[in-house]
Amino acid sequence: MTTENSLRKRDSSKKSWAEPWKVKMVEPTRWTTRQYRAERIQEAGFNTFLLKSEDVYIDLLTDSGTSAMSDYQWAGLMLGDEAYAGSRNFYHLEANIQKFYGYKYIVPTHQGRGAEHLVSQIYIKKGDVVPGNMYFTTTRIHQELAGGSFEDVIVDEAHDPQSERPFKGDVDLGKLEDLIKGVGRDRIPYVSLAATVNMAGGQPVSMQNVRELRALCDGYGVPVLLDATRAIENAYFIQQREEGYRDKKVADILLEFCSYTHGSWMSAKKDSLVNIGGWLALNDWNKFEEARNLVVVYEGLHTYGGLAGRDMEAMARGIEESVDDGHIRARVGQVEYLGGKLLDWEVPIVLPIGGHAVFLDAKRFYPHIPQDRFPAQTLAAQIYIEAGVRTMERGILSAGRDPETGRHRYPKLELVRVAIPRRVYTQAHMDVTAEAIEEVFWNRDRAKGLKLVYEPKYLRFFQARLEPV
Ligand code: PLI
Repeated sequence: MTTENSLRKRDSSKKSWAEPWKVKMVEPTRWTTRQYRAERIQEAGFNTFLLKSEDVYIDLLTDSGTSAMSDYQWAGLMLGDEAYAGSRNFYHLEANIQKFYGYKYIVPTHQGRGAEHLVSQIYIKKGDVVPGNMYFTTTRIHQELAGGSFEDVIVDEAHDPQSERPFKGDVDLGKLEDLIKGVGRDRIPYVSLAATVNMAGGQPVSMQNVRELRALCDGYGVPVLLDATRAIENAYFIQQREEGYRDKKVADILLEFCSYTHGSWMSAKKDSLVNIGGWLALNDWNKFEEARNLVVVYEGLHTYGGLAGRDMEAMARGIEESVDDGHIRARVGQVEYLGGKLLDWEVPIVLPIGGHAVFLDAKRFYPHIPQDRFPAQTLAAQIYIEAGVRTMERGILSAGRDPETGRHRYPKLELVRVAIPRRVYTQAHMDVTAEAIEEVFWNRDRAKGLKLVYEPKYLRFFQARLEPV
């Protein structure tokens, strides 16, 4: 080999990787003009939830129910057993939840919030306080509607977008114990633990933390209930970041993680690669009996829970695919690719890069826009106008109002979530997205903020309307 050749040899540490699948079917998307998009966002009250999907070029609003199913899942749809009672697809789903998540008793629900409703009604009584590692919108509203209030016991670093703590989803055990002692064990129905904390930027919980959490809660007789919506992404981060897990399979890490909890609710629309579905899983027979009874009131019989048999089959199969190490590495790898580009261009994002999304830090993006002028909502609207890329506000609008005082809650994090559906978009879509965000960043001084003109009572961010100030 000549010296010249050896100089040209590629740096093998920078090896490319590719997703472990190829595309079999495509769905066309539509590019529109800037003028067109400016009109659409105005019509939508500057709320990306109110845009029509056909007016969106790259849809990064959410990773929920937006993933692409595999041929194995689509084939499963044809095997749907649509019996009202005892569908074989339910038993397949039940067996896979037991096998991969390790829980005993399963109730299917139409999606995550159906399970959140059941679990809140079963466990919470009026005046209860539910501690958790940062609120999630639908989780908290169900806790409140059941008569409880949510108390944040996540580590402080979770509220700091620039902290690079590897497990920013961890529960602060000191805060939790103070709370239990302060309000009394009898008013704590369970600890609401979320894996890869969505509102913190897709940040994981360490195995050590969940193990210690369980030990602490056992001392008080408080159950630990897991929001397993993105627990597989959490397991992947444990494999990558926590000592002693590097050589373990994600599937084994998931099982160990869940083993420290007493039960779980799930929006299968995320990790499990389906467009609809969810479940509640409990190890306590008596609580399960209550859930199985309540599900028939709100969702459907306990062997379908608001789902078609075919949907349960797709979910059962999606679970099998979701724990594959190659899949999850590519899934999180794509998020890291987008985040890495933005970091290179000095766009302010939440660190470390999350599992399901890159989160833009709107407070640093638009330091001149006060929080009650909705900087993150403004940013999401600007990104749509720039390139037809749809994202979601995760800041003051999502946080809503305090039910007691009626005032805005002012979360420390004022973010725009750029969520990546699983197995849907290519690297080129990530490039276009990054370039659009960079362009908005360079024009940041022009943005002025928004004001609310319509505000619904519950989960206002979904349907609120705003206009420029
Ligand atoms: O959208 P559902 O009802 O299937 O699930 C509610 C839900 C529960 N927990 C967590 C952590 C979620 O992220 C979640 C839903 N998330 C949505 C819709 C999202 O865009 O992140």
